[in-house]
Amino acid sequence: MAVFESLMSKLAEKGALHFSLLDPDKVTVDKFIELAKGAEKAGSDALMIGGSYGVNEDTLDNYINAVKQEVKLPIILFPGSVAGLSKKADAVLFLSVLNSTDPYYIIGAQVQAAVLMAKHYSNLEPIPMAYIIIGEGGAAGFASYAKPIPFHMEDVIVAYALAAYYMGFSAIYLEAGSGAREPVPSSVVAKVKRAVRNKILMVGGGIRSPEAAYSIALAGADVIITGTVIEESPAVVLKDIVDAVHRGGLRKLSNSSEGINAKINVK
Ligand code: 1GP
Repeated sequence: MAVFESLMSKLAEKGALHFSLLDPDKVTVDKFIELAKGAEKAGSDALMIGGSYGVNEDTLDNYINAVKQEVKLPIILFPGSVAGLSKKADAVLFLSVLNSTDPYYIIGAQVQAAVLMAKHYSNLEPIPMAYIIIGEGGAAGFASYAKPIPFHMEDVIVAYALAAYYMGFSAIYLEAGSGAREPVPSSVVAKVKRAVRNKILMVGGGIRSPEAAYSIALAGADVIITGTVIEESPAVVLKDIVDAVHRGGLRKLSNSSEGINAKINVK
């Protein structure tokens, strides 16, 4: 089964998924394997491999080959540039930075990558994703010349998400920036999800606690991404965060089925 399709069926079951983001440029291959194994053990649903700087195909191939010997999770590339592709991965978030101020990050890099994909990476499943950088924005915002939308400008964030919806992206990623002091507020997640119900809403940046992960999942995020916490905290913290995402997802599913039942009873 294709990666996106199998994640969708997992999502229907769990209500929310957790993806672990690892950056090969920050750790040795041994550490990378250790972190990936920890993520799998904690119950994370996929590995995302990214990095704004310093990643090339050789590094990716080496790290992914090594990790595939030890870990069964799907491997999804989260490229910071055209150099972030690898034939060894299962899928790639084929992303456009919708609120970049530089057209290169909206469509230029994608045109280059599309030709490479068609010629050399036909095994790599593309997942069309709108990347919307908000709040602090972090390295991703800086590297892609984005104009991060402040959290309080909720209507502007929703407007970008709606644009992504009408343009037909499969997924929309609200990015607060790796290591952000504050994660995306639940109120923003809820407003965006109401506007783009049938799209996959991914949320990441600054999520460090089970409480934050739970409320973001409950507010409507379909996928919650954590990176920094995996590199910096003991595995037990990650397990608590993953459990909180899945608890939030199940609670959301039960809330929506109670809603449906209530409607049926009214009829
Ligand atoms: C960054 O959203 C991700 O692209 C993860 O952020 O490193 O803060 O978890 P953190």
